[in-house]
Amino acid sequence: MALCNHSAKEVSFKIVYCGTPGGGKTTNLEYIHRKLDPHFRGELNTLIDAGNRAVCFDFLPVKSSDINGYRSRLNLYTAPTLSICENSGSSILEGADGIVFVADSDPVRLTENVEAYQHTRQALEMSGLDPDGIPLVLQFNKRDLRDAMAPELMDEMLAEQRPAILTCATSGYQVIATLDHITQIVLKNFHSSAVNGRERIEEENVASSSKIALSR
Ligand SMILES: Nc1nc2c(ncn2[C@@H]2O[C@H](COP(=O)(O)OP(=O)(O)O)[C@@H](O)[C@H]2O)c(=O)[nH]1
Ligand SMILES: [Mg+2]
Repeated sequence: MALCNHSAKEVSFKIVYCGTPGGGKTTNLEYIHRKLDPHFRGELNTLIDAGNRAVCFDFLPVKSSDINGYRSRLNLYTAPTLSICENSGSSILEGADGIVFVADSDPVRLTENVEAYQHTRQALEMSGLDPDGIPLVLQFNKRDLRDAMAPELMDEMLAEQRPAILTCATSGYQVIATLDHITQIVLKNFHSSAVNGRERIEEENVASSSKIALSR
C-alpha cells in the first residue's frame, strides 16, 4: 500500500519482482541500478539471513519526479519464489503496490514458470492482496535464447490474457520499459483509489512522474 508521509511530502510505492527461480529478477534490478542516475537511486542491497545465505531479497530504492509537490519513491524488491510460499517470505509481498512477474523463456522452465505463477498468486492472497486486482506486469525474459518459447505458448501456459513485455535482462532490452509500465499502472491505481483531496494527483502528473531518471 502506498505510504504517504505528509510532513516529509513523500509518497512511496513497493514494487516486487516475483517469478521463476533463476528467471532474471536480480538481473533486472542490477540493470536498473546500473542505468539509473546515482542521484535518483540508492544502493542495491541483498538482504542476508542469519545463516548468511542470500535467500531473502534484493532491495533498490528509486526516486521519481514530484507529484503535486510530493516526492515519489519506488522501492523495488525481488522475492525468491520458494521463500514467498513460506511464512517468512510472504511478508515480502505484504503492502506491495505492484508486481512484476518474471517468467523464463527457456523451454525447460515451462513447468517451473507455471508453478511459480501459481505460487505467486497464492502468496498474494496469503498477504491479503487480490491477485486479479493488484497492478501486475508480466515479463517474458531471456528472449535472446535461440530456442525461446513462443510468447503465445507462455500466455497459454500461464492462462494469462494481459500482454507480456519481452525482455533480455542481461542486455537490458525492455527492462526499463517494464519498470516504466508497472510504475504507470501503480501510480494510476493510486490516483484512482485516492479519496482524500490532499492525495489526489492530476492525471498528467501521474504520467510524467513515472518517468525514471536514467544516467547519461
Ligand atoms: N541468456 C539470458 N540469461 C539471463 C537473462 N537474464 C538473466 N539471465 C541469467 O540467468 C541467471 C539467473 O538470473 P538471476 O537474475 O540471478 O535470477 P533470479 O533467481 O530470478 O534472481 C543468471 O546467470 C543470469 O545471468 C537473459 O535475459 N538472457
Ligand atoms: Mg535473485
